[in-house]
Amino acid sequence: MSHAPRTFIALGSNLPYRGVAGAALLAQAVAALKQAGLAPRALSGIWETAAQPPSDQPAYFNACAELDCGTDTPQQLYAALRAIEVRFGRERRERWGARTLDLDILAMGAEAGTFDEITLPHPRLQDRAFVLFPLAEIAPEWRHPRLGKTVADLLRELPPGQPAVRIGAFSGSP
Ligand code: PH2
Ligand code: MG
Ligand code: MG
Repeated sequence: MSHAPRTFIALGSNLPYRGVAGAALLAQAVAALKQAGLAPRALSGIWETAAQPPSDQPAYFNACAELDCGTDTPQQLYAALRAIEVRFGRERRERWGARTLDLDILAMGAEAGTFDEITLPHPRLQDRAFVLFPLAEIAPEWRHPRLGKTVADLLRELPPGQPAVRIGAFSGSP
């Protein structure tokens, strides 16, 4: 059992890229992570979720992964994830706009603070069903270093009203 700090990311997509969308696009993103030396050591199922805050955007496909990223700093991991987003045609037009692929760092061990453009843990993870449902599949007992609560606690405390449905596993995963 490794005692390296546990690193979690969230994957999200609600636009196709080159004719690929949804679960298939997220599966390609996982393949890209592996190619980049960031093989997931755990993968949630794929969840179909309503856009938050509610809007007329298409529904999202979301998942979470635990990564093996050794001694990467938050900045190094951010750069690696951003490079994959760009390969999937990611454009940044507006905050919370629809996107082909979003790869967000949720947490890296007990890191709590701001590292250039990212804040860890992700400042909104505790408010989001589209993060907590998949994260609870792979790390229900992981404790948020600032809030002192586990993912299972945060999910229990989440107010209702954010539709999220598990649509299946990544192929090759349980
Ligand atoms: N990502 C956002 C904003 N809203 N809503 C859902 N359901 N899923 C997302 O991945 C998502 C969102 C900003 O990154
Ligand atoms: Mg995001
Ligand atoms: Mg992002």
